[in-house]
Amino acid sequence: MSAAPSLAENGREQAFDVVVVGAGFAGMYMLHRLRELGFSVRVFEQGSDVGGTWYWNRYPGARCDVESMQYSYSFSDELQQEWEWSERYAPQSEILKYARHVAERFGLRTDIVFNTRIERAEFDEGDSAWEVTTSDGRTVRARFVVFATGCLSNARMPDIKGLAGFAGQVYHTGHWPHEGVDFSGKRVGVIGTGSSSIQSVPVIAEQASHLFVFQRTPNFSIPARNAALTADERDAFRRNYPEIRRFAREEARNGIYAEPPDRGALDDGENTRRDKYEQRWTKGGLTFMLAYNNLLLDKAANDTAADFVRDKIAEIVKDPETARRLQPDNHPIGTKRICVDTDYYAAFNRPNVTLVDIRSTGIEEIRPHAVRVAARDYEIDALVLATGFDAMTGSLAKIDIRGRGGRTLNQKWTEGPKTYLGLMSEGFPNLFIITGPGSPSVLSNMIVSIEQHVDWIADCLAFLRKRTMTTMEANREAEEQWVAHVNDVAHQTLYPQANSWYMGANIPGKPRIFMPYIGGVGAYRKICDDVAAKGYDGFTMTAKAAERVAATS
Ligand code: N01
Repeated sequence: MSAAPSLAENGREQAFDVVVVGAGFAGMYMLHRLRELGFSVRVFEQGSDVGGTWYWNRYPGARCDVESMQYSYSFSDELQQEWEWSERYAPQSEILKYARHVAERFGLRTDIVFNTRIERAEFDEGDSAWEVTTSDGRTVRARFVVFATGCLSNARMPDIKGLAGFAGQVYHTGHWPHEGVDFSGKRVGVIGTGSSSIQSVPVIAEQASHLFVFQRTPNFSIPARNAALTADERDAFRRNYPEIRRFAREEARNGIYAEPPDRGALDDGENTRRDKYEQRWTKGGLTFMLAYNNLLLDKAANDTAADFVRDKIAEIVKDPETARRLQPDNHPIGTKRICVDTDYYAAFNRPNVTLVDIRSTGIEEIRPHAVRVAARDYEIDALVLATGFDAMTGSLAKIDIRGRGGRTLNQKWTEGPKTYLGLMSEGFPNLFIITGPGSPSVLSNMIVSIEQHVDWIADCLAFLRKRTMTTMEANREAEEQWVAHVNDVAHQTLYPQANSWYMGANIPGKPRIFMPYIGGVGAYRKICDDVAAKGYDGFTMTAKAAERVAATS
């Protein structure tokens, strides 16, 4: 392993072409591309290693919900041919191992500073450069700054009375201890029933003497059907990677290679429809929602899929009252991120697992040894908060980012995030966001979207350099049009009907705006490519100390 760089250069300020914030999958590939192009780059990472979300989310049962042969980098054919994924959905530990392998294989560590948070980034208009301040009070300068801070990185602690006074251990799924946790013989409470909870509940249930699952909103979950990958399955992917990757980038809405639906749910009779859902259920995974092409557009069509899953829950869960409570009834299926599980619903058949419905009452209080709901104490020794993230904007909001005129990004985004293409925000020149709000990001296979953004940004910086331009900024008009378009497309679907984290609805006071772009990764890529082909239409590029000149029309 090569030594990580030090910032200490006799206290002098260092300068780079580009500072990248975050060394997850986005930051690592950004570093690799920029170095190939000959830019000087420094990456800052809060954790002690690469991996981003896979570094932090080590809760029991954590694994990817996109098949690993697809949730992997495509930029290096050697890498995708040589890496051996062991299971259809790799566990967190294996994905982290893969991230470390990539860091070693491409010699990335020499340019990454670990254990260092970026606290502040301020644009110096005179110098057209960013001054970036780290958690240990040092500053570096860079012409460009790229935020690769992740969409689901800012773990959300719930505001529940008495939480601080709980006598046992409290864990957040998004910040799990590296040494792991042994729940053997313990009474455990899990608060939340999103993806993190749904993956961890069956595993914790096997250890705990008793597990109480505190559920405010039931979620739809589809079985993963995880299994070891055979050599033949791996080979089939490897042989067909050119087409699989092309399809995922250019044609798939969600960046996943899968058979696309050719008709709407109501175009089939009940028996045929049920057979199709059954096939998808048996196959498992996120592509359940690809059974028909209108499930997220037409409520009547959506109801047929939702009813199918509700029936499955009733079949699996033996106690009718528990089954009824587990059946989601307040949002169309798929409008909250659909969950992918291994034996989640079946876990409620275990005598040591109790579902506690807190929808109408909420949690009254957390006491030193219990969670109190509706005047009843559920006694526990350990508490797991599976309460999610301040998604998409949370990790940027924690950094004091100041653009033109000292205006902060938080001030600009008071009414919700505003970006052009999810890549840049007007008033914040030379600042790029990877998979930012306004891009498909969390609605897609993240690695497909990450690679697309990184390639676009790298090409753009090479373009600027070739034309000796020093500043690039989104135009207000282009940004306003893009924000309106993102909103229009979202409202043509059923998505806004759910109180989801896509809408910011899980954070009290956060503006309710649908943040990701629903238009699909293929269509979105084409828009970004067209913008670049027209000389970065909608952006203004200027040369230092020169009059602002539009680089294009
Ligand atoms: O978080 P969530 P998550 N009292 O926000 C509940 C990705 N991911 O960490 O719905 C009681 O979905 C909250 O209730 P409600 C994936 O994109 C991927 O599970 O607000 N309950 C909800 O049930 C996913 O969507 C994988 O009523 C409270 C839960 O906590 C995203 O990350 C694995 C509460 C939070 O669910 C987030 O998933 C894991 C309170 N005060 C995650 N506050 C993969 O498989 C919150 N809740 C790749």
